[in-house]
Amino acid sequence: PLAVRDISVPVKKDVAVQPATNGHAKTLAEMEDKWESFTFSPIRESQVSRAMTRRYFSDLDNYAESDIVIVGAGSCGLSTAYELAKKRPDLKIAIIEASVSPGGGAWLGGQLFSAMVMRKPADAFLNNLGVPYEDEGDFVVVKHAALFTSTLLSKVLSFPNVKLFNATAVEDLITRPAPTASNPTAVRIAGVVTNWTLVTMHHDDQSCMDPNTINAPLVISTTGHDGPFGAFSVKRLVSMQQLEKLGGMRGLDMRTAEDAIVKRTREVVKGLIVGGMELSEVDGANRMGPTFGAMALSGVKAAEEALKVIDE
Ligand code: AHZ
Repeated sequence: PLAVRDISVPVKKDVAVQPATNGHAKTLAEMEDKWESFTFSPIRESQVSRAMTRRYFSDLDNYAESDIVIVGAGSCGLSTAYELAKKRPDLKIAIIEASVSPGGGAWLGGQLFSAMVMRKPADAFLNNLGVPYEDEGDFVVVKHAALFTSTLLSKVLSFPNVKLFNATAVEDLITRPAPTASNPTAVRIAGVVTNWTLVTMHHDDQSCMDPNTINAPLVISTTGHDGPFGAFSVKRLVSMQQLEKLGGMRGLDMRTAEDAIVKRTREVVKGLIVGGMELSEVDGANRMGPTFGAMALSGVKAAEEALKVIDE
């Protein structure tokens, strides 16, 4: 018989780094003027890796079954998440954002300008968030769109029942048969299929990079109007023959666009609510350009519709 050579490498346990006992400063004031003797608490590289990966993989495990998945963390998706998480701490909400930086188009107010315009009554949403603005009569102006987006984002991320998976794209929708008398091939949406965005972008030149999944009884899609990543879910509904065709976003008309988006925010097929500018592609609604009240209030309405579905 062949001699079996033991090639196993003895695994050294991580050397636990002792907690700092050398009189580290507890406040910034205690550090003042003592920079010559300054040191950080000790660390080992593996502790940093484990601090990140353990939490991420535990979140992946936990959110593989979610109550609600929000696709897209633009102004509408984040407003939806804020309303839902605030009202219902019992719901587990996963947000999937393709980009590294959540916020979508709401880091600037329009073109490369900083101020953000919101028509009344969307000032009510800003009041709830605690974002200051100047009142110009029929509309209000936040001094920088980034103040709105960063405040909203920080509040959403502070809720213990929300997990944001950024740099992650929704590649497909999970479906289950839900035939009706008028449509025997109807489906309901039962979750999302995800992948690292960098992987999603390389399906043409790399193989064997299968996706991951999240099951959820309700998906809220707010992926913006058509573009390299936009209008994702509604385009997929057309290709899987659950929507006959898209209406296609119409030209800019601030007067009609915002009312239409808020009013039409709804469950488009069973298990899938669509909000924000993605909806303009379904209904053929106009765009509004750089005025964000409809994104916030479409989020409020999407949350309201979601709770109706969840509590049904
Ligand atoms: O990265 C996208 C963005 O952050 C993300 N997204 C798109 N497809 C995705 C996918 N998986 C995961 N397959 C995806 N994430 O969705 C976010 C959409 O944000 P947005 O700011 O583009 O859309 P919104 O509807 O929240 O806000 C629209 C803002 C606009 S556009 C407009 C006009 O063109 O006239 N006017 C306003 C106010």
